[in-house]
Amino acid sequence: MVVLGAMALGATVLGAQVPSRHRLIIDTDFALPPQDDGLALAFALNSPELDIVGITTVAGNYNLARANADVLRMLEIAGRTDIKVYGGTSKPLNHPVDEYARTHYGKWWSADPPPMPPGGFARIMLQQESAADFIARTVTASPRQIEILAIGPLTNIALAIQKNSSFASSVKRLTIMGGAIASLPDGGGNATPNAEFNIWVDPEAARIVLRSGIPIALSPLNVSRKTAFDKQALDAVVATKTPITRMIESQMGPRFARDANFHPHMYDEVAAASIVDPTIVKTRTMVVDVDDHHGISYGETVGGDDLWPGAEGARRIDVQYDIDNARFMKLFTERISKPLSQ
Ligand SMILES: [Ca+2]
Repeated sequence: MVVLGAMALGATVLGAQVPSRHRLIIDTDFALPPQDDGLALAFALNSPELDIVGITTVAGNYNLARANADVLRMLEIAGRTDIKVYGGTSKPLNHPVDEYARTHYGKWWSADPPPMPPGGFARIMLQQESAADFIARTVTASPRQIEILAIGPLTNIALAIQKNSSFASSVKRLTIMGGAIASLPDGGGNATPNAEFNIWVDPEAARIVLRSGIPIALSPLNVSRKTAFDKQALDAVVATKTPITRMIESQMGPRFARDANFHPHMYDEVAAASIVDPTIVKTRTMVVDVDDHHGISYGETVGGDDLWPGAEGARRIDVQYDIDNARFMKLFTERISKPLSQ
C-alpha cells in the first residue's frame, strides 16, 4: 500500500522519482453492469495507477441518453462525483441505420428514453462542453501527457482529430477495445462475420483514428475471446460489500441465478486492465486498417505484418493477441472488490 500510495501521488520517495499515474480520459458507450463498460469503469475507479481526468460518452451498445444516465449514476454510486462527464455524439459519422442495424445487437440508433438506473436518475449533470471539444482541449493543453481509453465506437475521437490539427500528435497513447484480426488466432467479427461491434458502428471514424498517427494499442476480440466473467468471478467480486459490489450483485446476481454457466467474454475490462498492467497481455506491432466500403466486410479491421495493396496510408500499431487470463482475473476481481477510495 505504501508503494501504491506513493505511485498514486507521483511522489518522490527518498529522492527517487517513482512512476506517475496515467492521466486518462475514458470514452465509453456506457451502461451499468453486466455491460463490460460498467465493469471496466469499476476497475478503473479502483485502480490508483489511473487518474481519470474526464469521461466522455458515445452511442453504441445503447443510445447516448442511456450512456449518459448510467455513467452519471455510476459515479454517484461510487462516490466519485468529482469526475466530470461530457456528452458525445448520438450517431456515427456516416453509418446508415438499416434493417440489419435495427434487428441485430446495439441500440445506438434508438430514440428510446433511458431506463431508470438503480436508485433513480443521477442528480449530477453533464458538463456543457461536448465530448470532442473536451477531449481536444484537454489533450492539446498537456501535449503527450494524456492517455485515452476508448471502449465504444470511435466517433468522438475522430471528431477531435478533425476539430484540432494538433490533437493527434498530442495524445500520449490511445488504448482501444475494438476490432478483430482475422490473420491472428481467434479472429473474426461479432457484429458481422468479419466486423467487431465497436468498429462496425462507426467504420469511417475508426479508419480516421487508426490512420491518425496517434500511438495506439488495440485490444481486439482475439484477446476478449480468451476471457470470461463467470460465477466464480462474481462470487469473488461480491465477497466484499461496497456500494459498487452491491450494485454489481443486484445487476448480475439474477442472471447467474438463472444460469450458473453464464460466462460473458470480457472486452472493455481487458483494455482497461492492460493500461494498469501491460504485462498481462502479449502485444505485437501490425499494420491495421478499416474497411469502410459498404460491402460485405464493412467495418472489418484488417491487420498485416506489412502494408498490402489497398492499405496505403495505414499505420503500424500495437495489437494485443494473447492474455494471461489467470493474472488478469486476479487483478480484475481484487480491484473491483476492494473498498472504494479517491
Ligand atoms: Ca463499450
